[in-house]
Amino acid sequence: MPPVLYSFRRCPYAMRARLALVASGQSCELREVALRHKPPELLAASPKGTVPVLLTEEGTVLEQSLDVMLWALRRNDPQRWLQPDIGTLDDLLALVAACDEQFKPQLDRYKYPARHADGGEPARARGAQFLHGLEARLSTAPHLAGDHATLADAALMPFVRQFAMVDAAWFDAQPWPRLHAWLAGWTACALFERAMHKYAPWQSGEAGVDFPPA
Ligand SMILES: N[C@@H](CCC(=O)N[C@@H](CS)C(=O)NCC(=O)O)C(=O)O
Repeated sequence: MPPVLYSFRRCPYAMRARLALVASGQSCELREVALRHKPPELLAASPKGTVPVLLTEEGTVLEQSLDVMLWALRRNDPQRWLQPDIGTLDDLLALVAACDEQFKPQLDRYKYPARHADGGEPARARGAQFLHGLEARLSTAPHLAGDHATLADAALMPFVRQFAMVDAAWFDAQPWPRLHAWLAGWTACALFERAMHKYAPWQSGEAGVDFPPA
């Protein structure tokens, strides 16, 4: 039985997990989840009901996107995503934590202003501070931690992409040429295309699909 990945195509956490699975060449059975109709098998494995969730061959349940990334890359890391040119793996993990803890809440407030008292433009301004920091990093190297892409680039990219898509004209008008080029590079690359393949929702009892796609 191959590892099983419960995924949702548009979820940025699931995206970063799929990017790492593609980069590592780790195959699995992908089960596309409709978030409104979570399959009982997913909830039995992981009652908190978020995606991604990966069940390993040994039956271990990985319930956090970062854990799925690390699991895949520790098995096989041909592109050296765990070996930054600048800094250490801990530095990469700190950048991912800053994205998840500081930037993502602002992204949610910017994207869904009606759901938050401090949403909309104030949230966009706070999120932009984080993006200024990324632009500064990219002024010294083409990727966030040096000359080659790492775990941090892949983990942040789906969230930066979502932020950019809320108001593309505004994002494109910001003085972030390196961040624009970095994001464009990711969205145009074959690895991202493979990670974004479309699948119909999985139904209980069906075989999932082989992932990554050919
Ligand atoms: N910390 C988790 C967060 C995962 C998460 O929040 N995923 C969202 C989708 S983007 C989810 O499944 N939400 C549950 C729902 O919408 O019912 C991770 O890194 O995997």
